[in-house]
Amino acid sequence: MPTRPLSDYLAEIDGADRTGLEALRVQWLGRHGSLTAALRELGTLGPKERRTAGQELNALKQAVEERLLARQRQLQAQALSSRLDNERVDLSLPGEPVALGHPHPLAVTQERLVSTFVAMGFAMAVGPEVEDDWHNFEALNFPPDHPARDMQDSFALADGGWLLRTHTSPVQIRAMQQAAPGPLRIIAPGRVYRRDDDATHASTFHQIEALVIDRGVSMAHLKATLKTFARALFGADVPLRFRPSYFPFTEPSAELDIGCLFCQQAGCAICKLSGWLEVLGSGMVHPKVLQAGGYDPERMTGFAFGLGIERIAMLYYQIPDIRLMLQGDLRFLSQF
Ligand code: FA5
Repeated sequence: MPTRPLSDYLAEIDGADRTGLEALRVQWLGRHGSLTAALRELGTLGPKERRTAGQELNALKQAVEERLLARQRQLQAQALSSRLDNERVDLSLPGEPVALGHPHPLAVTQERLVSTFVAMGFAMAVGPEVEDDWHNFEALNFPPDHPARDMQDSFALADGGWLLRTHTSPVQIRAMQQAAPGPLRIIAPGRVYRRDDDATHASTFHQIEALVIDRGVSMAHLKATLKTFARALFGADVPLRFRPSYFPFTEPSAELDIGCLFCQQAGCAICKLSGWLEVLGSGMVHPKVLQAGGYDPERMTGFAFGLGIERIAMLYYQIPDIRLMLQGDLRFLSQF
């Protein structure tokens, strides 16, 4: 039977470090430990003695176990606090630099264009990217099988009648249907899709549609609006060319070219040696289109145009290939 008083055990525990503590636990309470052996020996005593000795021994064992656990926690807490002391955070160290993003050049261009038009009194309108044939073509005076449909080779959806819109002009029809017979002055920026792919033609690109309908709107208003916008963006000296063109939904029609800023109009691969880059199509709204939108063409007239945002961004930032704007390459994007 162990005869050592409890205070001896406790003193040894309190003086032990982490490894010493484990050694004491094995020495006393392990399979061959002294207290384990003493407890086993209880069986050899007579019933009366066994009860008294058993109570004492179990109380001793429990007190030792509790102190072992308490000391273990104390040592753990000490270890943690000394680690924290050694690892003190130095707030004077400079931080890790955070890479900041910025808006895409296309988004900046769109924002610049939109605010120019909003300042001129245009309101914003939107339309769906998945369109029906009627809004994208028929209401815009492209009858079925009309050869002008080939000018905008489309991505048609399999279930017939639906397509990814090839231009923002279908928003004209939707806006007219809401505003007729009243006046209208809207811009509609958005994504459009065509089966195109070269340095100045992307398969996914962005346009801004503009539409003005009122009494007495004329080609002079259209020209003045286009001049104002081009000069606001590129400066008063920008060379502009208003060139006759054809669209089924405008009559007469014209395209606006801006003098090529890549070669100062000397002729290069981007302007295909012409010195000019086409940025938009425009014209006076065709009477049939006014009717499809719910207007009386005898009372109201209007002009419309649709400009390519990528083309404007190419000119503004001198980006030689339109596809760079769709690739998400940081070597390109971080230059802006
Ligand atoms: C149209 O899309 C007509 N809806 C524009 C219009 C609106 C005319 C209202 C009259 C009245 P066009 O196909 O020319 O027209 O395209 C207009 C502009 O979009 C072009 O001048 C060009 O800047 C741009 N664009 C056309 N195709 C592409 C393409 N694949 N990639 C990038 N920009 C393009």
